[in-house]
Parts: sequence; structure tokens; C-alpha cells
Amino acid sequence: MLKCGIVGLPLSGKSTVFNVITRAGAEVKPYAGGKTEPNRALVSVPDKRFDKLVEIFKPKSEKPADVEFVDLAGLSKDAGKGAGLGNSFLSFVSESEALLHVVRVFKNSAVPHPENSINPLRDWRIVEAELIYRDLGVISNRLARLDEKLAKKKLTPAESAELSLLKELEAHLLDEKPLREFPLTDDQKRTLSGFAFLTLKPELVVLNLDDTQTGEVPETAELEAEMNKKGLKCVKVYGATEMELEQLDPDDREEFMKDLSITEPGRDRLIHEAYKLLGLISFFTSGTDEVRAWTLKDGSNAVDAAGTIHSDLARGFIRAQVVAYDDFIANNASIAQCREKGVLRLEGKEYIVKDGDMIEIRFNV
Ligand SMILES: Nc1nc2c(ncn2[C@@H]2O[C@H](COP(=O)(O)OP(=O)(O)OP(=O)(O)O)[C@@H](O)[C@H]2O)c(=O)[nH]1
Ligand SMILES: [Mg+2]
Repeated sequence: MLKCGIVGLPLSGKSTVFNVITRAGAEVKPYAGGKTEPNRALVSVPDKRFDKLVEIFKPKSEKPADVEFVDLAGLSKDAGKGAGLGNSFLSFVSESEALLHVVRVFKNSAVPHPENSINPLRDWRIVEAELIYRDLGVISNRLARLDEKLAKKKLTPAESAELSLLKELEAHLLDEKPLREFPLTDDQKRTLSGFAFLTLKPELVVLNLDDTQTGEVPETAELEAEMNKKGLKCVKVYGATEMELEQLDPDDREEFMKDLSITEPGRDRLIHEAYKLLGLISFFTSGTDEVRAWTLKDGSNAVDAAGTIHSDLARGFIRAQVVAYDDFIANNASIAQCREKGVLRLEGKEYIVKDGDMIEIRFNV
């Protein structure tokens, strides 16, 4: 299952954002320190299509796609060198497939700032530097091991290639550049996949604002321009306010959202952005027994989809019966009509699954 780790400086509002997303009610407090165990919660991916399918099929059970969010303790300066919670903390980050990087923009004088002023770009860079140090540490450990081996005997061709790649990456990181800015071939990506480098993980920058910071927010301009250059997406969230909104009933919530000119609740926005960030799509299996949404990497084929459901389905795969959700709805939610109209298709192994496909796997084991 997909896991997103929430990182950021102490007191930037990580637990608040975690609560916005998960409604888990994690502790939020105006002083740093104390708790070191991460908060974790599973979240169903909001999907109107899924809700509609449940309405149509009235299944005995329903299962939306879900994502796990992990809220970590604040990442202070020098964590990568072992200061503060240091490495134990960073190991939680490395198990995440994507990072939500919360940056404080809200002012609130009751909450101290570890750097004593509001400066989102500076704060983002401090955390980025920590992630870079951590990756450097991982590389130097591996290089030391390869060097040790080299002193005793010849390296295999694969090891030699890895050695020279890691040396290049080390130089790149020492230049204070994240690995996501290093051009890697697919082969090299495979070589590196086991290292769980933090600066290779897709990252979403979450700007945590006060509800007074609507419209143009001068404090965020510099950071947004820089992220734009780097190709990192920024999302604005009114952390404290949206956490409270999650506790209101839906009608009142709409009212408040209008006041803040937000169309989609922070929760849905963040989950959707995290999903997009990871290049994920959903496909559905549906019937009167169960309606279920499944998560798949964009570009996966029908056998991958089958394997997501069960390894037997991938092993014994014959064909996939596919209809796009929109076609299904346009044809009165009738499979018979979809078949007549030719929008119900039988697809083979190589078929690339599309977001919103409704799939039934034909298999034989
Ligand atoms: N005014 C305002 N206060 C906020 C906002 N987000 C968080 N806070 C306050 O800031 C304090 C810290 O919030 P947390 O969510 O606990 O921050 P954190 O990053 O999880 O903190 P640590 O886990 O200790 O590093 C709390 O008192 C929150 O109420 C916001 O958007 N606006
Ligand atoms: Mg916290």
C-alpha cells in the first residue's frame, strides 16, 4: 500500500495537516519535542466515481482505495548528522514512497518558530539540506563497503558501475543538490531503488497558511517561484482552520470554504495531489458482492492490474473485460448496453489500464 510521509521543521503544522487529511485527531501543540513515535492513519481516497458505483451496485461490501499517511516528529537542523532524533527518525521517512513537505507560513505568535521568523523558502531549504545529508550518509556507507571489497578483490562489472555512479551522485549531493535533479537512466534507477534515497522521492510542498492569508500571499512568492523552477508542486492549506472544518457538518463546511475561496476541502485536495504526484490511477472491480477501487501506477498493463487483485489472476490471466467508467454511466449503467454499443472491450495482456477503467479479469489456474 501507498505510504506518504509528512516532513517539515518542528512546529510547522505537520500534525495539523495530518489531522486535516486523516481526521485522526493527532496531538497538536504549540511547543516542540516529546513524542517521537510517528502518527499513522489510513485514508480512503475520495472518489465520486466509486461512490456512484456503490450506489448503483448496492454491494454487500465496498472498499475504496487507501493511502497511509505518516506524521513524523519535526526535522531539526543537523538531523542528517545524527542530531536530535537523527537517523531513527529518518528511517521512517525512507519507508514512505512520497513526501509531503509542510512549510510554515502562518504567523501565530503563540507558536515559536525554530528559526525565529517566517521565511518559507529558508525553511524549505533547511529541511532539503537535511534530506541531502541523509542521502550522503547512505552513499558514503555503501562506498566504504565497495572500497573495502575493491581492496581485496576485483569488483563485478555491476559493482564497478555502481561505484562510479555513486561517486557522481556523491559529488552532486555535496554540491547541495537533491538527487531528483540528477539525470538517471532507467538502468541506474533500478540500481538505486534499494537505497530509498530521500531526495529521489516525489515531494509535494504544502504551504500552511493562516485563514487571514488569502489572495496574494507575499510570504510565499519566493518559495513558489523557486519550486516552480524545480518542478515541485505547491499546495496551499489553511491548516488550523481546515482541521476545524473537518469537524463541522458538511453544510457549514461549504459556507466556510466559500469564505476562504476553496472549492475542494484540504483533505481531498491533498490526497488527490499526492495521488497525482505518484503517478497513480484507480481502476474498479464491481458487482453485487463487492465494489472496490484499486490503485495502480500509471502506465501499468492488464496483467499488473490482475496481479494487484490477486497473484492467481496474473498467473492465469486470459483476458480483461474492460469498460471505462464514463461509458458505463453514459450507457445507463448497463453492461448489456455497453456491449451493444461496443464500449465493452476484451483486452489482452499488453493493454495499458486507464484511470477509471472498470475491469473484470478472465483467468484460469
Ligand atoms: N494560526 C495557525 N496556527 C497553526 C496552524 N497550523 C498549526 N498551527 C499551530 O501550530 C502549533 C504546532 O502545530 P503542529 O501541527 O503540532 O505542528 P508540528 O509540525 O506537528 O509540530 P512538531 O510535531 O512538534 O514538530 C499548534 O499550536 C497549532 O495549533 C495554522 O495554519 N495557523
Ligand atoms: Mg507533530
